[in-house]
Amino acid sequence: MTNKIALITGASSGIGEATALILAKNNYNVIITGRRESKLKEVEKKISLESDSQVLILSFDISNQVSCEKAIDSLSEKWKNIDVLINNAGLAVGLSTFQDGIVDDWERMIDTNIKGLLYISRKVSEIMIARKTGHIVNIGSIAGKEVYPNGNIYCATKHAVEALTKAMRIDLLPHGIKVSGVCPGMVETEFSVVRFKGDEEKASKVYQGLTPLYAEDIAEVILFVVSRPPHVNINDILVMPTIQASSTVVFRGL
Ligand code: NDP
Ligand code: 8X3
Repeated sequence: MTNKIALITGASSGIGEATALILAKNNYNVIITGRRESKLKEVEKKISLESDSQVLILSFDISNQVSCEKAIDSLSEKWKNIDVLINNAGLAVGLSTFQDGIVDDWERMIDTNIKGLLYISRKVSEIMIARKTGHIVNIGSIAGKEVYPNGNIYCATKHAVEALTKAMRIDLLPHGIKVSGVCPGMVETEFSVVRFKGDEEKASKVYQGLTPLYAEDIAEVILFVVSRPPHVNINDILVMPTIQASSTVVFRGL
């Protein structure tokens, strides 16, 4: 049987990296994307050691529409037949009240989490529409279902992802394309280091005294979502660490 092809955005770390690895181990050839080519090369090496699947690196900034188009246009016929798109690239920048927010931080979140997802989805869905098959999985968040103090713009971008997951599902349905949402609670990745602009001490405090989710926990859920039979679609999954009851209720005593 020939391998399917999955394109995972933001595969240079965290949830995207773990997803690329688990999909490769389950007979997907994987296109891994992100801005940091050196990190993508490390992921490629790890995948090659742990699976027989093929890996292609596409290094580009997803918030730039021209770069997204060029990246997808650069694919050879063999790699163009993308069966699964995992829209994972995303970030939070800053954690402050709306009134104290930095406009450049807002723009980075909006440009990456919303516009980047749209640019790449539009381009890849053209290919899926022509092939009358495909599956798009958007990585949302508990922050797309609830808001929390100082989460403002990040929460707004993830609420937008939530709306786009529903809207894309409707628009792509006649073309035989599934659209799913996977929404995690707190996952320990590079997320908080990025949010706090490299302050590792501040980032590690987020996970102090609790057991968060790990990237592999979400990757396993994504594998489940993409491996359902053709007549089944998982519309939406909210996955929380046991110690987190909601956006704002986290129990550090267990
Ligand atoms: P990481 O910071 O570990 O990974 C984020 C990935 O996104 C990296 O591979 C990064 O690659 C990529 N990325 C960020 N900006 C861009 C850009 N402009 N162009 C291309 N790639 C980009 O965090 P996570 O793994 O935690 O985050 C993955 C997704 O999960 C995000 O959408 C996040 O919002 C979501 N999420 C995370 C949760 C958490 O608690 N960690 C909870 C719920 C959802 P590079 O830097 O190389 O460009
Ligand atoms: C990331 C989880 O709770 O920090 O989406 O917003 S949270």
